[in-house]
Amino acid sequence: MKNPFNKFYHVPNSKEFLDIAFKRGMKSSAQVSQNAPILIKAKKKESKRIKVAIEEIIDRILKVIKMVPIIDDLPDFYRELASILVNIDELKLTLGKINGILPVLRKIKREYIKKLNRIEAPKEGDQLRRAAFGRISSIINKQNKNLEYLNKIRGRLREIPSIDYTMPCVVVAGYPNVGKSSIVKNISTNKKIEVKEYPFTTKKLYMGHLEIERRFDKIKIQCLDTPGILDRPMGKRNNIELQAILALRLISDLIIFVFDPTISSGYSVESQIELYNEIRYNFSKEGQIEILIIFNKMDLARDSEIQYLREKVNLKENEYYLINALTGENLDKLISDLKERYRGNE
Ligand SMILES: Nc1nc2c(ncn2[C@@H]2O[C@H](COP(=O)(O)OP(=O)(O)OP(=O)(O)O)[C@@H](O)[C@H]2O)c(=O)[nH]1
Ligand SMILES: [Mg+2]
Repeated sequence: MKNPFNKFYHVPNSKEFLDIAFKRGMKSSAQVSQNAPILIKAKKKESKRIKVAIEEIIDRILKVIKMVPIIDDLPDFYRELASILVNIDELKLTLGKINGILPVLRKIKREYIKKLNRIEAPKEGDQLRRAAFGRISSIINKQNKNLEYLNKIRGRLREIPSIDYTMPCVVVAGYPNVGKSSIVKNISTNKKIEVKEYPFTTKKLYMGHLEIERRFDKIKIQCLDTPGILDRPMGKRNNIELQAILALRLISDLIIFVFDPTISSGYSVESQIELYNEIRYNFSKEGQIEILIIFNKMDLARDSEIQYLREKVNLKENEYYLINALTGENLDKLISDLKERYRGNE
Protein backbone atom coordinates (compact mmCIF):
# COMPACT_ATOMS: atom_id res chain seq x y z
CA MET A 1 0.00 0.00 0.00
CA LYS A 2 1.28 3.43 -0.95
CA ASN A 3 1.97 5.77 1.90
CA PRO A 4 -1.54 7.10 2.58
CA PHE A 5 -0.08 10.55 3.16
CA ASN A 6 1.47 10.86 -0.25
CA LYS A 7 -1.40 13.04 -1.45
CA PHE A 8 -0.99 15.41 1.47
CA TYR A 9 0.28 18.26 -0.68
CA HIS A 10 1.46 21.75 0.21
CA VAL A 11 -1.02 23.63 2.40
CA PRO A 12 -1.21 27.32 1.48
CA ASN A 13 -0.80 29.80 4.31
CA SER A 14 -3.45 32.43 4.96
CA LYS A 15 -1.81 34.99 2.68
CA GLU A 16 -1.69 32.55 -0.22
CA PHE A 17 -5.33 31.60 0.38
CA LEU A 18 -6.47 35.21 0.41
CA ASP A 19 -4.36 36.33 -2.53
CA ILE A 20 -5.76 33.65 -4.78
CA ALA A 21 -9.35 34.04 -3.62
CA PHE A 22 -9.42 37.82 -3.93
CA LYS A 23 -7.68 37.75 -7.26
CA ARG A 24 -10.23 35.26 -8.57
CA GLY A 25 -13.03 37.30 -7.06
CA MET A 26 -11.90 40.55 -8.62
CA LYS A 27 -11.39 38.96 -12.01
CA SER A 28 -14.84 37.43 -12.12
CA SER A 29 -17.44 39.24 -14.12
CA ALA A 30 -21.15 39.02 -13.60
CA GLN A 31 -23.52 38.47 -16.48
CA VAL A 32 -25.30 41.81 -16.76
CA SER A 33 -26.77 43.33 -19.85
CA GLN A 34 -24.93 46.40 -21.13
CA ASN A 35 -28.02 48.51 -20.84
CA ALA A 36 -28.77 47.68 -17.23
CA PRO A 37 -28.77 50.60 -14.80
CA ILE A 38 -25.43 51.28 -13.06
CA LEU A 39 -26.91 50.39 -9.69
CA ILE A 40 -27.94 46.94 -10.89
CA LYS A 41 -24.53 46.46 -12.47
CA ALA A 42 -22.79 47.37 -9.23
CA LYS A 43 -24.97 45.00 -7.23
CA LYS A 44 -24.33 42.10 -9.55
CA LYS A 45 -20.64 42.79 -9.97
CA GLU A 46 -19.90 43.00 -6.26
CA SER A 47 -22.13 40.05 -5.38
CA LYS A 48 -20.27 37.95 -7.87
CA ARG A 49 -16.90 39.03 -6.54
CA ILE A 50 -17.83 38.08 -3.00
CA LYS A 51 -19.38 34.82 -4.09
CA VAL A 52 -16.40 33.77 -6.19
CA ALA A 53 -13.85 34.69 -3.51
CA ILE A 54 -15.67 32.84 -0.76
CA GLU A 55 -16.37 29.78 -2.86
CA GLU A 56 -12.73 29.64 -3.89
CA ILE A 57 -11.65 29.61 -0.26
CA ILE A 58 -14.24 27.01 0.71
CA ASP A 59 -13.18 24.78 -2.18
CA ARG A 60 -9.55 25.01 -1.26
CA ILE A 61 -10.19 24.36 2.41
CA LEU A 62 -12.24 21.28 1.56
CA LYS A 63 -9.40 20.09 -0.62
CA VAL A 64 -6.92 20.50 2.22
CA ILE A 65 -9.17 18.57 4.60
CA LYS A 66 -9.67 15.77 2.08
CA MET A 67 -5.92 15.42 1.50
CA VAL A 68 -5.47 14.13 5.04
CA PRO A 69 -6.53 10.50 5.33
CA ILE A 70 -8.82 9.46 8.18
CA ILE A 71 -6.20 8.26 10.62
CA ASP A 72 -8.47 5.82 12.47
CA ASP A 73 -9.20 3.96 9.24
CA LEU A 74 -5.55 3.36 8.32
CA PRO A 75 -3.81 -0.02 8.66
CA ASP A 76 -2.09 -0.44 12.05
CA PHE A 77 1.39 0.30 10.77
CA TYR A 78 0.52 3.63 9.17
CA ARG A 79 -1.81 4.66 11.97
CA GLU A 80 0.68 3.93 14.72
CA LEU A 81 3.61 5.39 12.83
CA ALA A 82 1.64 8.58 12.17
CA SER A 83 0.92 8.83 15.87
CA ILE A 84 4.62 8.53 16.68
CA LEU A 85 5.51 11.22 14.16
CA VAL A 86 2.77 13.71 14.94
CA ASN A 87 0.25 14.42 17.64
CA ILE A 88 -2.90 12.94 16.14
CA ASP A 89 -5.24 14.69 18.59
CA GLU A 90 -3.72 18.01 17.63
CA LEU A 91 -4.05 17.13 13.96
CA LYS A 92 -7.73 16.26 14.36
CA LEU A 93 -8.36 19.38 16.39
CA THR A 94 -6.66 21.53 13.78
CA LEU A 95 -8.68 20.04 10.95
CA GLY A 96 -11.81 20.58 13.02
CA LYS A 97 -10.96 24.24 13.55
CA ILE A 98 -10.33 24.81 9.87
CA ASN A 99 -13.53 22.98 8.98
CA GLY A 100 -15.35 25.17 11.48
CA ILE A 101 -14.86 28.34 9.46
CA LEU A 102 -16.77 26.99 6.46
CA PRO A 103 -20.26 27.79 7.83
CA VAL A 104 -19.00 31.20 8.90
CA LEU A 105 -17.81 31.95 5.38
CA ARG A 106 -21.11 30.75 3.91
CA LYS A 107 -22.97 33.02 6.28
CA ILE A 108 -20.90 36.01 5.28
CA LYS A 109 -21.64 35.27 1.67
CA ARG A 110 -25.40 35.21 2.27
CA GLU A 111 -25.30 38.25 4.48
CA TYR A 112 -23.41 40.47 2.05
CA ILE A 113 -25.34 39.39 -1.00
CA LYS A 114 -28.50 40.33 0.86
CA LYS A 115 -27.03 43.70 1.85
CA LEU A 116 -25.92 44.32 -1.72
CA ASN A 117 -29.47 43.86 -2.91
CA ARG A 118 -30.54 46.77 -0.80
CA ILE A 119 -27.95 49.36 -1.78
CA GLU A 120 -29.09 52.68 -3.13
CA ALA A 121 -25.90 53.99 -4.73
CA PRO A 122 -23.22 52.13 -6.73
CA LYS A 123 -20.41 53.20 -4.41
CA GLU A 124 -22.08 51.43 -1.50
CA GLY A 125 -21.50 48.22 -3.46
CA ASP A 126 -17.79 48.83 -3.51
CA GLN A 127 -17.78 49.58 0.21
CA LEU A 128 -19.71 46.44 1.03
CA ARG A 129 -17.38 44.27 -1.00
CA ARG A 130 -14.40 45.79 0.80
CA ALA A 131 -16.06 45.14 4.13
CA ALA A 132 -16.77 41.51 3.15
CA PHE A 133 -13.17 40.96 2.03
CA GLY A 134 -12.03 42.46 5.33
CA ARG A 135 -14.13 39.98 7.30
CA ILE A 136 -12.88 37.11 5.17
CA SER A 137 -9.27 38.20 5.71
CA SER A 138 -9.66 38.35 9.43
CA ILE A 139 -11.21 34.87 9.56
CA ILE A 140 -8.54 33.31 7.36
CA ASN A 141 -5.68 35.12 9.04
CA LYS A 142 -6.80 33.68 12.36
CA GLN A 143 -6.30 30.23 10.81
CA ASN A 144 -2.75 30.90 9.70
CA LYS A 145 -1.24 29.07 12.66
CA ASN A 146 -3.37 26.02 11.89
CA LEU A 147 -2.52 26.07 8.19
CA GLU A 148 1.16 26.34 8.96
CA TYR A 149 0.90 23.50 11.45
CA LEU A 150 -0.60 21.24 8.77
CA ASN A 151 2.16 22.15 6.38
CA LYS A 152 4.77 21.39 9.00
CA ILE A 153 3.52 17.92 9.91
CA ARG A 154 2.88 17.11 6.28
CA GLY A 155 6.61 16.90 5.68
CA ARG A 156 7.02 14.23 8.34
CA LEU A 157 4.05 12.15 7.23
CA ARG A 158 4.97 12.17 3.58
CA GLU A 159 8.32 10.60 4.39
CA ILE A 160 6.72 7.40 5.66
CA PRO A 161 7.80 4.59 3.33
CA SER A 162 5.28 2.76 1.20
CA ILE A 163 4.90 -0.88 2.17
CA ASP A 164 3.77 -3.55 -0.24
CA TYR A 165 1.90 -5.96 1.99
CA THR A 166 1.99 -8.64 -0.68
CA MET A 167 5.80 -8.77 -0.71
CA PRO A 168 8.15 -9.92 2.03
CA CYS A 169 9.60 -7.28 4.30
CA VAL A 170 12.98 -7.76 5.96
CA VAL A 171 13.56 -5.42 8.87
CA VAL A 172 17.18 -4.59 9.66
CA ALA A 173 17.58 -3.65 13.31
CA GLY A 174 20.19 -3.26 15.99
CA TYR A 175 22.06 -0.78 18.15
CA PRO A 176 22.96 2.65 16.74
CA ASN A 177 26.10 2.97 14.64
CA VAL A 178 26.58 -0.75 14.05
CA GLY A 179 26.22 -0.53 10.25
CA LYS A 180 22.52 -1.19 9.55
CA SER A 181 22.24 1.55 6.94
CA SER A 182 25.50 0.48 5.31
CA ILE A 183 24.06 -3.00 4.87
CA VAL A 184 20.69 -1.90 3.46
CA LYS A 185 22.45 0.55 1.17
CA ASN A 186 24.76 -2.17 -0.05
CA ILE A 187 22.18 -4.86 -0.71
CA SER A 188 19.28 -2.73 -1.95
CA THR A 189 18.50 -0.29 -4.71
CA ASN A 190 18.13 2.60 -2.27
CA LYS A 191 21.42 4.42 -2.57
CA LYS A 192 20.15 7.57 -0.87
CA ILE A 193 20.42 5.98 2.55
CA GLU A 194 22.69 7.99 4.81
CA VAL A 195 25.72 6.48 6.54
CA LYS A 196 27.67 8.54 9.08
CA GLU A 197 30.22 7.85 11.75
CA TYR A 198 27.97 8.95 14.61
CA PRO A 199 25.00 7.18 16.27
CA PHE A 200 21.36 7.98 15.42
CA THR A 201 22.17 8.99 11.89
CA THR A 202 19.01 7.23 10.75
CA LYS A 203 16.05 9.00 12.30
CA LYS A 204 13.23 7.38 10.39
CA LEU A 205 12.39 4.29 8.36
CA TYR A 206 13.93 3.91 4.90
CA MET A 207 12.83 1.32 2.43
CA GLY A 208 15.22 -0.39 0.06
CA HIS A 209 14.41 -3.09 -2.45
CA LEU A 210 16.29 -6.21 -3.37
CA GLU A 211 15.29 -7.59 -6.71
CA ILE A 212 15.00 -11.30 -7.23
CA GLU A 213 14.88 -12.75 -10.72
CA ARG A 214 12.73 -15.81 -10.91
CA ARG A 215 12.17 -18.11 -13.83
CA PHE A 216 9.13 -16.27 -15.16
CA ASP A 217 9.09 -13.01 -13.26
CA LYS A 218 10.89 -10.69 -10.89
CA ILE A 219 9.96 -9.94 -7.32
CA LYS A 220 11.25 -7.31 -4.96
CA ILE A 221 12.05 -8.07 -1.36
CA GLN A 222 11.54 -5.05 0.82
CA CYS A 223 14.46 -4.28 3.04
CA LEU A 224 13.77 -1.75 5.76
CA ASP A 225 16.52 0.31 7.35
CA THR A 226 15.56 1.37 10.85
CA PRO A 227 16.96 3.78 13.44
CA GLY A 228 19.18 2.34 16.14
CA ILE A 229 17.53 1.11 19.33
CA LEU A 230 19.08 1.31 22.80
CA ASP A 231 18.68 -1.33 25.45
CA ARG A 232 16.35 0.48 27.81
CA PRO A 233 12.75 0.21 29.00
CA MET A 234 10.15 0.81 26.31
CA GLY A 235 8.78 3.82 28.17
CA LYS A 236 12.16 5.51 28.02
CA ARG A 237 12.62 5.04 24.28
CA ASN A 238 12.31 8.09 22.11
CA ASN A 239 10.23 8.55 18.98
CA ILE A 240 13.19 7.65 16.79
CA GLU A 241 13.71 4.28 18.45
CA LEU A 242 9.97 3.62 18.59
CA GLN A 243 9.74 3.69 14.80
CA ALA A 244 12.15 0.77 14.65
CA ILE A 245 10.18 -1.10 17.31
CA LEU A 246 6.97 -0.49 15.38
CA ALA A 247 8.46 -1.91 12.19
CA LEU A 248 9.66 -5.00 14.05
CA ARG A 249 6.26 -5.45 15.64
CA LEU A 250 4.02 -4.83 12.66
CA ILE A 251 5.68 -5.38 9.31
CA SER A 252 8.64 -7.71 9.66
CA ASP A 253 8.54 -11.08 7.92
CA LEU A 254 12.18 -11.61 8.74
CA ILE A 255 14.51 -9.72 11.05
CA ILE A 256 18.16 -9.08 10.38
CA PHE A 257 19.85 -8.23 13.65
CA VAL A 258 23.16 -6.45 13.26
CA PHE A 259 25.90 -6.68 15.88
CA ASP A 260 29.09 -4.66 16.00
CA PRO A 261 31.50 -6.99 17.86
CA THR A 262 34.08 -4.19 18.15
CA ILE A 263 34.00 -1.11 20.31
CA SER A 264 33.83 1.18 17.29
CA SER A 265 30.07 1.82 17.48
CA GLY A 266 30.59 3.24 20.96
CA TYR A 267 28.22 0.73 22.58
CA SER A 268 29.06 -2.37 24.56
CA VAL A 269 28.50 -5.85 23.24
CA GLU A 270 26.55 -6.66 26.42
CA SER A 271 23.99 -3.96 25.71
CA GLN A 272 23.66 -5.17 22.15
CA ILE A 273 23.02 -8.70 23.39
CA GLU A 274 20.34 -7.44 25.77
CA LEU A 275 18.61 -5.76 22.87
CA TYR A 276 18.95 -8.88 20.75
CA ASN A 277 17.30 -10.95 23.47
CA GLU A 278 14.48 -8.46 23.84
CA ILE A 279 13.80 -8.56 20.11
CA ARG A 280 14.01 -12.32 20.06
CA TYR A 281 11.50 -12.68 22.89
CA ASN A 282 9.13 -9.97 21.86
CA PHE A 283 9.13 -9.76 18.10
CA SER A 284 9.91 -13.16 16.69
CA LYS A 285 6.28 -14.19 17.27
CA GLU A 286 7.34 -17.38 18.99
CA GLY A 287 9.79 -18.35 16.31
CA GLN A 288 7.48 -17.64 13.36
CA ILE A 289 9.65 -14.73 12.40
CA GLU A 290 13.21 -15.80 11.97
CA ILE A 291 16.16 -13.66 12.95
CA LEU A 292 19.29 -13.65 10.83
CA ILE A 293 22.34 -12.51 12.73
CA ILE A 294 25.08 -10.35 11.31
CA PHE A 295 28.43 -9.60 12.88
CA ASN A 296 29.50 -6.49 11.01
CA LYS A 297 32.81 -4.65 10.73
CA MET A 298 34.81 -7.85 10.20
CA ASP A 299 37.73 -5.70 9.04
CA LEU A 300 37.99 -4.17 12.51
CA ALA A 301 36.92 -7.11 14.65
CA ARG A 302 39.55 -9.16 16.41
CA ASP A 303 39.12 -12.94 16.60
CA SER A 304 38.73 -12.70 20.34
CA GLU A 305 35.88 -10.19 19.95
CA ILE A 306 34.09 -12.43 17.49
CA GLN A 307 34.55 -15.50 19.71
CA TYR A 308 33.32 -13.62 22.74
CA LEU A 309 30.14 -12.51 21.01
CA ARG A 310 29.57 -15.94 19.54
CA GLU A 311 29.77 -17.58 22.91
CA LYS A 312 27.59 -15.01 24.59
CA VAL A 313 24.84 -15.36 21.98
CA ASN A 314 25.44 -19.09 21.82
CA LEU A 315 25.90 -19.38 18.06
CA LYS A 316 27.41 -22.13 15.97
CA GLU A 317 29.83 -21.32 13.16
CA ASN A 318 27.13 -21.25 10.47
CA GLU A 319 24.57 -19.36 12.50
CA TYR A 320 25.80 -15.86 11.79
CA TYR A 321 27.16 -13.83 8.90
CA LEU A 322 30.51 -12.19 9.43
CA ILE A 323 30.61 -9.28 7.02
CA ASN A 324 32.07 -5.95 6.05
CA ALA A 325 29.20 -3.70 5.08
CA LEU A 326 31.46 -1.10 3.55
CA THR A 327 33.22 -3.33 1.03
CA GLY A 328 30.37 -5.82 0.81
CA GLU A 329 32.66 -8.67 1.80
CA ASN A 330 30.61 -11.81 2.58
CA LEU A 331 27.37 -9.97 1.87
CA ASP A 332 26.85 -12.10 -1.22
CA LYS A 333 26.14 -15.07 1.05
CA LEU A 334 23.43 -13.11 2.85
CA ILE A 335 21.96 -11.95 -0.44
CA SER A 336 21.92 -15.42 -1.94
CA ASP A 337 20.31 -16.84 1.20
CA LEU A 338 17.63 -14.16 1.06
CA LYS A 339 17.01 -14.89 -2.59
CA GLU A 340 16.84 -18.60 -1.91
CA ARG A 341 14.37 -18.04 0.89
CA TYR A 342 12.01 -15.98 -1.22
CA ARG A 343 12.42 -17.58 -4.58
CA GLY A 344 9.92 -20.10 -3.28
CA ASN A 345 8.10 -22.56 -5.49
CA GLU A 346 8.62 -21.00 -8.84
N1 LIG B 1 35.28 -0.39 9.28
C1 LIG B 1 33.99 -0.57 9.06
N2 LIG B 1 33.14 0.44 9.28
C2 LIG B 1 31.85 0.23 9.03
C3 LIG B 1 31.34 -0.99 8.57
N3 LIG B 1 30.00 -0.89 8.43
C4 LIG B 1 29.69 0.37 8.79
N4 LIG B 1 30.79 1.06 9.15
C5 LIG B 1 30.88 2.44 9.61
O1 LIG B 1 30.13 2.55 10.80
C6 LIG B 1 29.51 3.82 10.90
C7 LIG B 1 28.03 3.64 11.10
O2 LIG B 1 27.45 3.06 9.95
P1 LIG B 1 25.92 3.19 9.62
O3 LIG B 1 25.64 2.28 8.49
O4 LIG B 1 25.51 4.60 9.50
O5 LIG B 1 25.34 2.58 10.98
P2 LIG B 1 23.82 2.49 11.46
O6 LIG B 1 23.69 1.24 12.25
O7 LIG B 1 22.89 2.68 10.33
O8 LIG B 1 23.78 3.73 12.46
P3 LIG B 1 22.48 4.58 12.96
O9 LIG B 1 21.70 4.98 11.76
O10 LIG B 1 23.06 5.72 13.65
O11 LIG B 1 21.74 3.67 13.87
C8 LIG B 1 29.86 4.55 9.61
O12 LIG B 1 30.96 5.38 9.86
C9 LIG B 1 30.24 3.43 8.65
O13 LIG B 1 31.16 3.85 7.68
C10 LIG B 1 32.28 -2.06 8.38
O14 LIG B 1 31.95 -3.19 8.01
N5 LIG B 1 33.58 -1.77 8.64
MG1 LIG C 1 21.50 4.10 9.99
